Amino acid sequence: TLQITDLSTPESGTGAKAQFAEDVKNGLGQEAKKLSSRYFYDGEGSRLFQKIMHLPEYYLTRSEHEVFTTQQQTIAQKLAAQGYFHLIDLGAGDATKTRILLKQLLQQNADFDYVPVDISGDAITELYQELPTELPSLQTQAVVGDYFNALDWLDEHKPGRKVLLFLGSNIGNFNPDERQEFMQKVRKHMQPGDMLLKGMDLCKEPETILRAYNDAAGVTAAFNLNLLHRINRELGGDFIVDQFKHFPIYDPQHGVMKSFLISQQDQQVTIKATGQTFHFKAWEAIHTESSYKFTLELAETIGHENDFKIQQIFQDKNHYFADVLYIV
Ligand code: AVI
Repeated sequence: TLQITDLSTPESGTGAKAQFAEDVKNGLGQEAKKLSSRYFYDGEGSRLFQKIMHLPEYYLTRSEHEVFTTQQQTIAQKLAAQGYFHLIDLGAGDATKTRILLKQLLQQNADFDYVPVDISGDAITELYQELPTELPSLQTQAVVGDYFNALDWLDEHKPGRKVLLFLGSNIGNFNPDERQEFMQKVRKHMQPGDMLLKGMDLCKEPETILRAYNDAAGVTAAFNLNLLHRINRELGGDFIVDQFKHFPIYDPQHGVMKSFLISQQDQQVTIKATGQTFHFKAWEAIHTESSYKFTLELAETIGHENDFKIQQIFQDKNHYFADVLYIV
């Protein structure tokens, strides 16, 4: 059976747009300009991110896929060992990696239901169309909405053991403060016996990392620049997008990949929804994304600081990527 719970409210459309305008206004008003990577994912941005995941340079998806295909039996056994659970997939998207695990869990006759959570109603609708034919015996309770609204809803309506999935190095897009806040909020929803399986991209040869965010086909550049197109479309901006360029750098001391959009000339941009005109000096940068990379020690520290223990770490053979199983 499959059910969908929609926790997005009718006003969340207009509220979301006002929030976007507010964030753009604040970010571009700073001395060091910035825009949040949260806004990458409109329809076009999500389509470009799907393309990124298939690029030869973007090793993250392939490495995590390898972890799931080679170690699915062990992973599934660990998750199911303590009996009935909700498998809660935070940011499920198209659930490509999760499907491997779902098949394995069904094969092992694990006692669970699947709870994909995504802010995008479209992603959930697609899953809704595919899962019943692909995995007819799967019990699914999908939730459209914010991660923590979904967890509140589950606590109230469907108590029971939780196994949380946070795959694909999404954790890497939080800065250390946001990451800490996320871990604390997740921890508050967890009881002894609950688990968190978290995808983390690992520190490695800097060139390999840099290439993953600067692909030869220019898809990542288009993904980054789409943020300006989105501001034009949704907030009435007049960015001449060609006058900006994608510029990624890797900082090996802090283990962070940073992406910027660089203004190639002195220019003004007016954004109607913010009621403001912003000035860009020639070669001025807007910081648009950070993708943090981790060491296994850091994975342990992050767990420890937030009252989690590591039960097991699953890695691909190159040790490019880790799926870390935390227990409380
Ligand atoms: C979604 N997130 C984990 C991706 C990353 O690697 O930080 C987004 C991305 N940005 C550029 N390429 C992919």
